[in-house]
Amino acid sequence: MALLQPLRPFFVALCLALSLFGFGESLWAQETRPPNVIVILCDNLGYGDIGCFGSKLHRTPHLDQMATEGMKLTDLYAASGVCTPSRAALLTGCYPPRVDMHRSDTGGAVLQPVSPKGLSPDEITLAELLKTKGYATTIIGKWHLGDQLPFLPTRQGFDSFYGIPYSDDMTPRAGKPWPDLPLMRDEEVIDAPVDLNMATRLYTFEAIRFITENRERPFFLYLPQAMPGSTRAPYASDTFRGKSKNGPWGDSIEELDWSTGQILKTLQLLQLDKQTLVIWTSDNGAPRRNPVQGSNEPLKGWGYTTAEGGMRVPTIAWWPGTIPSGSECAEVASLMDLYPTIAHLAGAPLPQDRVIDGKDILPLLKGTPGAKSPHEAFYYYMFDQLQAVRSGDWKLYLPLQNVRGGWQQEKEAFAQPRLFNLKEDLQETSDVAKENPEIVEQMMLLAKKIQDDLGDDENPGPGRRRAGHFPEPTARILTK
Ligand SMILES: [Ca+2]
Repeated sequence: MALLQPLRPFFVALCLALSLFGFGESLWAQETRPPNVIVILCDNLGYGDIGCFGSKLHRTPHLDQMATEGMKLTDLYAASGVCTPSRAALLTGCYPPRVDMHRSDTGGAVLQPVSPKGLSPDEITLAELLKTKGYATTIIGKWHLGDQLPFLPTRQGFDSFYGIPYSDDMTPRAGKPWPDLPLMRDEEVIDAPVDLNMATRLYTFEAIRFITENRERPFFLYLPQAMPGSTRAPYASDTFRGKSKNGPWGDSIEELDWSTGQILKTLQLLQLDKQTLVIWTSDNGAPRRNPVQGSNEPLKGWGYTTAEGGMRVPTIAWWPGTIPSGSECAEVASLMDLYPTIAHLAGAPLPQDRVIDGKDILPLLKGTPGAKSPHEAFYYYMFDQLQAVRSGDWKLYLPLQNVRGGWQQEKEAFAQPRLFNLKEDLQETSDVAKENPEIVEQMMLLAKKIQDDLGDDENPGPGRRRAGHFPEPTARILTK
């Protein structure tokens, strides 16, 4: 059992940690203690990349088991097809244009190193919300919401940070002040360049340490894994490198599977499994690569776009005793929904001075009979351009002249409105816009609602807030 081999040193460490910390009196009475929350967010991992979502290529026994014990959410969307906006939406519960994180200061889709822009310190992140309820909070992994001091996780509600401040492919290059990729602890660089082969493994050990140390109080572990990530050759430790049937991409995914197994096993060992909600998902679909690496099957299209394959992410929710085992939810939901859902679980009131786009999906997670999507519509933004709308089973691609982002042949498809019934036609092969003019009209009205609020295509709407901006000349370059 080569896959189990790496477990041993780690369980020894866990037992040691337990004996060192002892089983002190819990500060929290069992019945009043709100649940722990773990959000595992992979990077660029596609809808069809894991076994329980259809992969025949990658071995993901722990994730498959997690789905057997929990719920598969088949129609859950990231709020963007790219990293930074998707993560901003998850942590604020808002569409990226609402929090002004839909594009970088340089006009690109994601923040680059030494960017003067970052998630506004005025936003109330999910971590900040949970701090009001006494949660221990940490982020282990990839941040990517600003690398300047006021934007770092430790200034945005996280007690601690261990990981990389932005993407794994943002390494030194000519003409840019980008340092060696830093590994950070809190606000300091502790290693550079970081050994990415060890990323998944080290993040896993850190996660287990955090869970163990905080087992007596409610905690929020945000674990944005760096893999499979943005490089052409994703990383894995020796135990997994060269072992999958799909090159480095597959190796990294099989290690992520191992990592998740370790975390769930830790919860069981500490008897925290019945009081911990674990969400496992990805920040966007697998990007187009030649030769092909990741898979978004059976969905159409690639990451970094508003195609189904770009924004629908494979999601598993696990909470033994609360989330029905072996269940499946096909209602429209979004990573933005985690914010109000987790706030509800923690008993933290939502901010009343601002709009939160996410909705509480606890009834969906609990498998409440007849529970429906709380979303009248879900909006697919690329940058600040509204490209598509989903409502119920329907997806309408809006007619666009000047398509932002995406690939050339996909841009050409936007010449006229296209309508698909995703229930009957998941692969979006037959455009039924002409046969259903009244549905197109209704969907255009839904589009107008958000256009009047958030704006569209460089015409900002009144509902937008501002990102944070740091005075560039004094920017800190993250070196050791
Ligand atoms: Ca990503």
